[in-house]
Amino acid sequence: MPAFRPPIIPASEITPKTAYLSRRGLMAAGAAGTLAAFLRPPAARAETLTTVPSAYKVEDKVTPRKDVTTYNNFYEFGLDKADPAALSGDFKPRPWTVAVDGMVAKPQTFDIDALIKAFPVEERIYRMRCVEAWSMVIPWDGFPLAALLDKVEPLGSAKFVAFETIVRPAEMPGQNSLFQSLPWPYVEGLRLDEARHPLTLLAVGLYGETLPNQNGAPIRLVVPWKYGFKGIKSIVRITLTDKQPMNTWQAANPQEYGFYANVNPAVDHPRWSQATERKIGEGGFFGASRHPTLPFNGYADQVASLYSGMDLKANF
Ligand SMILES: Nc1nc2c(c(=O)[nH]1)N[C@H]1C(S)=C(S)[C@@H](COP(=O)(O)O)O[C@H]1N2
Ligand SMILES: [Mo]
Repeated sequence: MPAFRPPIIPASEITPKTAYLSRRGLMAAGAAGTLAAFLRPPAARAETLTTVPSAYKVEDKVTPRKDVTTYNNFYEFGLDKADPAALSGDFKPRPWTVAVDGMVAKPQTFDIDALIKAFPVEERIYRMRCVEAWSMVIPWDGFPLAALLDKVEPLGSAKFVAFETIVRPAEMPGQNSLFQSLPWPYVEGLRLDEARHPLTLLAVGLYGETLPNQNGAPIRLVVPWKYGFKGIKSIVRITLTDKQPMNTWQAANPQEYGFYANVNPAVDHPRWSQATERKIGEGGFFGASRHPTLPFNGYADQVASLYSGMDLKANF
């Protein structure tokens, strides 16, 4: 996905000292034998979440936790898939607040732990399809974005929801690089009806524990019928607006990435096919076989009506 590759910064220059001193990191290195595992500090504040079951699950085999937490896109921590797990040990997801403002009757700033207590946290097993043509099946823990929006009472004039990731270059080496991979903060947006759709989740955990830093701690968006880049991580602000928000990947490369980004096997990326996908964590020595990608990532029955009458080829 990156338009260019910045020079490789030796990890020893940016990895926190705690990572080297971590016994758990050393033990993991012994087991996994990878450099990334050696560099990875203990997960920050992994806590068990109290969750309620939900009807939202898919038949597909769930991706192993190890793959969900070590194969990541989170450019604030670097461009390689192993970077976020290896380089996010200094990131502090507490204390944390999320401001919800803009066209709402009751703008509010929520403390993350108060938020987690305010709503029942549900387990939801969703497919995730990255625009790079790989996929996972992830057991998220979270609550519907609609529940949070209800608290702030969107005005009738609000038509879209804009999201913003934290900017913290001292803790996020990718924001601290001389070679800017993307403009910060990472931003995203949804139409209000998409944001209110029951599938749209604010995730605060996965596999029954608080979100690891590399997956977007302490709170990130999950929109399972859209390409993964819509799932903005480490959110600090949610703003209701009447204008379609710009999103980071569209701003970076409007030829290749749009606002809607609905998973669509019929619309190829300019540089590769979107007809099939590679399932992370699957496949042995000869690698994983390709699987057909489904319209709206398999959620067409629930969401296709949101786009009736829309030209899905033009609105990619
Ligand atoms: N702030 C921020 N959010 C982000 C990204 C990012 O680089 N920065 N990458 C996106 C992309 S491209 C994908 S595929 C998913 C990956 O989520 P995961 O690492 O939890 O699987 O996060 C999305 N959210
Ligand atoms: Mo992605």
